[in-house]
Amino acid sequence: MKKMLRNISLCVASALMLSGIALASTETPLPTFEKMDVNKDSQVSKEEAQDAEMLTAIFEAADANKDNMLDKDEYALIGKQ
Ligand SMILES: [Ca+2]
Ligand SMILES: [Ca+2]
Repeated sequence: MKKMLRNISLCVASALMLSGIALASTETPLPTFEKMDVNKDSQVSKEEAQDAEMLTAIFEAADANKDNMLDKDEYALIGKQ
């Protein structure tokens, strides 16, 4: 009986570990501002943002002043909201 309980807790532990790994691998880290700003004009344009899929998805929400460019301040707020 004791052995069975131990097996169950082992199963639970490995299931938790597996889901942790799955979560970590689906999370795409945001590239640095410098990396995204290809032409080095201190703004990330929509075209430059296309290199990062998750950035394209949130570009409009992140563009606080709606000039279709992300400056360093707007970029820094991504993921912190
Ligand atoms: Ca740029
Ligand atoms: Ca902007």
